[in-house]
Amino acid sequence: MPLAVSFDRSRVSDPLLLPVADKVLAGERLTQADGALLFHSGDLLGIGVMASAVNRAKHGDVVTFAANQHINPTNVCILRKTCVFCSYARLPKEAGAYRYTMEQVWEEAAKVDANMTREFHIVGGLDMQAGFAYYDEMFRGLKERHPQVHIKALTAVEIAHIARIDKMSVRDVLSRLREAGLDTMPGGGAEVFSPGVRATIAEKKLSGTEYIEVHRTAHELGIRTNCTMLYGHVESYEDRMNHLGMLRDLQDDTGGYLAYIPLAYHPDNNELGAELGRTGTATTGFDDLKNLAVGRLFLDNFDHVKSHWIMVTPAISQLSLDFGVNDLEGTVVREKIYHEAGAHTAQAMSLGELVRIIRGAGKVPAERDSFYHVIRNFDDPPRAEAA
Ligand code: V47
Ligand code: SF4
Repeated sequence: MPLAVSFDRSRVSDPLLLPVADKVLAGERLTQADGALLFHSGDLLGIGVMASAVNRAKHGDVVTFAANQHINPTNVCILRKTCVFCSYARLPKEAGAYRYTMEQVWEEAAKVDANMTREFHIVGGLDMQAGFAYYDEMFRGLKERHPQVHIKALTAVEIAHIARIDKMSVRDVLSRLREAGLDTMPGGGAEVFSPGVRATIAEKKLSGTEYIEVHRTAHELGIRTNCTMLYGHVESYEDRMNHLGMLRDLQDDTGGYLAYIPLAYHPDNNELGAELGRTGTATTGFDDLKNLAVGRLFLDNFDHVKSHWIMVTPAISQLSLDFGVNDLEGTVVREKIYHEAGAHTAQAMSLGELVRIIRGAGKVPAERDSFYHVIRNFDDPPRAEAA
């Protein structure tokens, strides 16, 4: 049954967008050309009206978040020289290189009670010394110590790396790590799928098609995953739409994606930023909001679109709740990847602060589990207030 989407069509002021608005009202699927039209338009508020109407039809006023904790166990990465957008990775002997021992992982994870953590989000570099045995021991040890905590771990790129260095199939790596405790997978490593962009920013990384195939295998095994797109560097709007098209096609086939999360490129301390002559926050608020809104409108088979407050700031994340977003990145606790690349946001956000941001936008906050089931409501009625 098509979604019952309604909005005032006169709020879309760009006449070129009216055919798209009519499709959205009729519950018709948008084409990649429609998506490119949205990206090329300056009518941000009109796009927001449409995306917000679709989001409201799916989720009402409820906005969710998770009490999660990021753990980045190793920054040693064999792609250090070729992922030119990355500020986090190091070569094994380079200053600042680290690889956690299991003791260090347990120590980092021990903050769960203080932070009421329900999910570990674990991603790192492609480290030759961190293969199947390293993660097998890590996940088993974490589940033993914190059986109630969900493990969302390892991007498709890391899974393919483990398969390669341990001479295993991707399917075997996934099913055996699931036995060890892996519950779901994050969406990192997608960057932009177009071969031309990939050749410029991540020459040696597995291809877009290979990324999709790792996710397909995970979905076939019943492992749900997220997906991302790294935007705001050298890609065109058409590259973005090609990327979203590949994500939507896989979701049509498997239904295994939980959420889409656009990732705003940060230019500090990396080769690409220097080449482009950018520092500070490279993406603009306008583009951040448009990316989220276009994701919501084009990815009609996705339930959840998440805004990452560490990347786009809490203020933009709050505004995004009127641009199609129904989920905010959670408490995080300690973040390394974007802070190395110049993010000036905090390292963590308390549950109280997340609730305040969501209420300040006139929405209803709810804590969720890793499968997006609401597990806690915050009782006061929604009200618009200065946040
Ligand atoms: O793949 C690296 C990105 C990703 C930069 O699934 C950068 O819930 C911006 O997997 N500027 C890893 N981004 C992070 C990741 C993730 C993050 C948030 C939520 C989820 C989820 C997953 O970080 C990498 C890459 O795309 N990244 N460097 C940079 N300079
Ligand atoms: Fe390594 Fe990932 Fe950074 Fe690429 S983006 S260098 S794969 S850590």
